[in-house]
Amino acid sequence: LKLNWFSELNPLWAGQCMSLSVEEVLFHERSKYQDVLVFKSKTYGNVLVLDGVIQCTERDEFSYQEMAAHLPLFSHPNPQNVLVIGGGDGGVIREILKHPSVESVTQCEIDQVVIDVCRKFLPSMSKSMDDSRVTQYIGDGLAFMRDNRAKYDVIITDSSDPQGPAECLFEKPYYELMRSALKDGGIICAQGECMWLHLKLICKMKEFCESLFPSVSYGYCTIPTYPSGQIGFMLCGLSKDTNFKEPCRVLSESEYASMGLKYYNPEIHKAAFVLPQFAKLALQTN
Ligand code: AAT
Repeated sequence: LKLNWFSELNPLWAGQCMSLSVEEVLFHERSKYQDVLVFKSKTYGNVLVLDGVIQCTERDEFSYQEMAAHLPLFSHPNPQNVLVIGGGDGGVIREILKHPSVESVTQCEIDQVVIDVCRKFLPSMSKSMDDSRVTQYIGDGLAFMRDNRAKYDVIITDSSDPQGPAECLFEKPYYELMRSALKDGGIICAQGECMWLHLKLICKMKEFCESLFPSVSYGYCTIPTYPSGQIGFMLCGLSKDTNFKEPCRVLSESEYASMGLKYYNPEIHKAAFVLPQFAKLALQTN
C-alpha cells in the first residue's frame, strides 16, 4: 500500500511541519481568495486545508472550536447576540448555540467555497449553520465590522493565519472596529496563534489590545493538528470587571454533560490562562 502524505509547509513555522497520511482527495480547487483542499486522512477524519494550512480535522476540531466559543461565552453573564468572523466550517457556531441565552448568531465568512465544501464534507460542524438563530453574510470581516456598531455581546474571530485574506484581522484598526461593534460589557475572542512560534506577534497584539480594552488575557488550548500542537486566544473585555481567568457562569455536571463537551470544563477554562514562564514573562504587563 502506497501512502501519500500531506505536509503543512509554511514560512510561518519554518523548519518544521505536521504531516497527515492521505487516503483520498475529496476536493481541490482555487477559490477567488485561496486554495481550498479537503482530504480524507488515515487517522484524523476529513481535513480542511486553505492555502496549504490545516484549518480543522474531524478528530480534533472540538478542542479549538469549544475553547474559541466557551472561553468568551462563559466569561459573559448573559450572551445574547454573538458575531463570528471567519469560521466557515460552522464548528464555532455549533458551540455558541449550546448556550440557551443566545438569541442570534451572525457570521461573516469571506469565502463561499469554504462554506460549500464544509457543508458537503464536514457535516458535524456545518449543520449548525442551518439553525434558525444563524444569519450568514459572505464578505470581508474588516469591511463588515465598519458597518456595525454596538450590536454584539460577544465577537469571535475564527480566522486563518495572518498571511492572505486574514492579515487585516490581526491588526489594530480591526480591533478598534470590533470595540465599537460591542455592546456594554461586551467581549471579544480572537484566534491568537501559537506561543512557541509567534510570541512577538502575540506581544504586539496584546499591547495594542491593552491600549483599547481595560481587560485583556491570553489563553491557549492543545490541538495535535495545529502548528506545534497549540493555539492561543486573545480575549478582550469592554468592562474592567470582566475576569477571563474564572468562568462567571458555572453550571451543574448534568448541564455540562447535556452540552456534549469534549474539551471545555470549568477547570480547563482557568488552566487555559496559566502560561509557561517564557510566555508569562514576555506577555506580562508593566
Ligand atoms: N474553525 C476553523 C478554523 C479556522 S477557519 C478560518 C476561516 O477564516 C476560513 O474559513 C477563511 O476563509 C476565513 N477568513 C479568512 N480571512 C477572512 C476575512 N478577512 N474575513 C472573513 N473571513 C475570513 C482558523 C484556522 C486557524 C489555523 C491555524 N494555523
